[in-house]
Amino acid sequence: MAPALVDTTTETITETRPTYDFANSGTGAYKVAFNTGPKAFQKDNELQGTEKQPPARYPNYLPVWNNETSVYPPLTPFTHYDHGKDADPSFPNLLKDAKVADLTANTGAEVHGVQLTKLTDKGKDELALFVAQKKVVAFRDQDFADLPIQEALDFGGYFGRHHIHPASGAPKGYPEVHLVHRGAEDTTARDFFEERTNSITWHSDVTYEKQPPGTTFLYLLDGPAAGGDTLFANQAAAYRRLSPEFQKRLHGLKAIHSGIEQANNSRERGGVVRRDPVTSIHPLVRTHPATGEKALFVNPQFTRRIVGYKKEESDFLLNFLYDHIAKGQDFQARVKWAPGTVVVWDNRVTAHSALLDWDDGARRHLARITPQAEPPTETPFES
Ligand SMILES: O=C(O)CCC(=O)C(=O)O
Ligand SMILES: [Fe+2]
Repeated sequence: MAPALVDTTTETITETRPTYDFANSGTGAYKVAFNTGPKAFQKDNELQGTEKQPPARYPNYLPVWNNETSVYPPLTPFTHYDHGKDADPSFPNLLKDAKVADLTANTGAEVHGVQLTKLTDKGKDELALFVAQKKVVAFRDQDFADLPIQEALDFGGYFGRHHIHPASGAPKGYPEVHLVHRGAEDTTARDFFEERTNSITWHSDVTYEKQPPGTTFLYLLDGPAAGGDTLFANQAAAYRRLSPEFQKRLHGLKAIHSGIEQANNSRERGGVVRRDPVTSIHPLVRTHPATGEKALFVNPQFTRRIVGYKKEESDFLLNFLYDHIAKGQDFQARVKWAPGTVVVWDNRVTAHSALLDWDDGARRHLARITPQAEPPTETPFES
């Protein structure tokens, strides 16, 4: 019997459709373009390379999704101490041999001549403050990637309790390391652009947690020869750019941040959900504990609703803020990766976005160490 027309249609669609319904995922949905999961992972391409791409330079950092045998309990509160408060603001330990070049007039710096893992505790205190002030700093020629993974984690642990990501792949035995991994000859980016016009996904990391991260480290393991830069927005400058009247209006408002969509997305992709997803309520404007600076603290990946506002009112205000942040090239910086680069940013006062702009099948592989910080707090409006 000839197959029914409907079957034929279904077959054709199944063959040509991407693995995720990019066309229908809604505004504010989790960043599907970047959530490569176990289904897209091709172990042979990573370990052996492909015709065009070499094997992974750091196979010890390849992702696994089965580090754990069971689901983790909810995160418990802890007292975070921000070491940036103890820093000498002239940075004698951090910058004595450094060459520092600002990335832009108001955001970001690039540093040569410092080996982060050799810093004393005083140097680390200064690092926390320096990054809070600059918002994002690219440290070149670092030894992070070549160290045993535990040593990199021990370094990062100075800055706060390690966050274990609820959904991402991690190196075997090290669930505290969050991996960004797009394998050799991966096609999910091509699939994404079949349905979407750009890949920009501004966010601050895991803001649905009660104590989202502060000083955060991301280091390159493998990357395309050109492309795959990371964008950063200075959320303190974004706040200051607003009129005093508007700033005043934002103070006192709180928003709900949700990890639910990210968890659902991971499940849909055959990935893990290590903890039951949570939501948290945070102030729209938060104050940095070491610098006292105020910064916008909303992002389209995880912020869902302003408490007490009706949906349309909340969307109206949040969309204005997202637009303000996304269009603020005059308070943003763009970091270009190179082998040995460690980028350190302060998630309390920045937003960032990856971008998918290379399509030659090159692998992109980075590791993130994500110390959690204090629960976001707000201090009163000052004119
Ligand atoms: O891949 C990137 O450039 C950034 C990824 C990211 O958002 C993160 O590591 O927090
Ligand atoms: Fe991120």
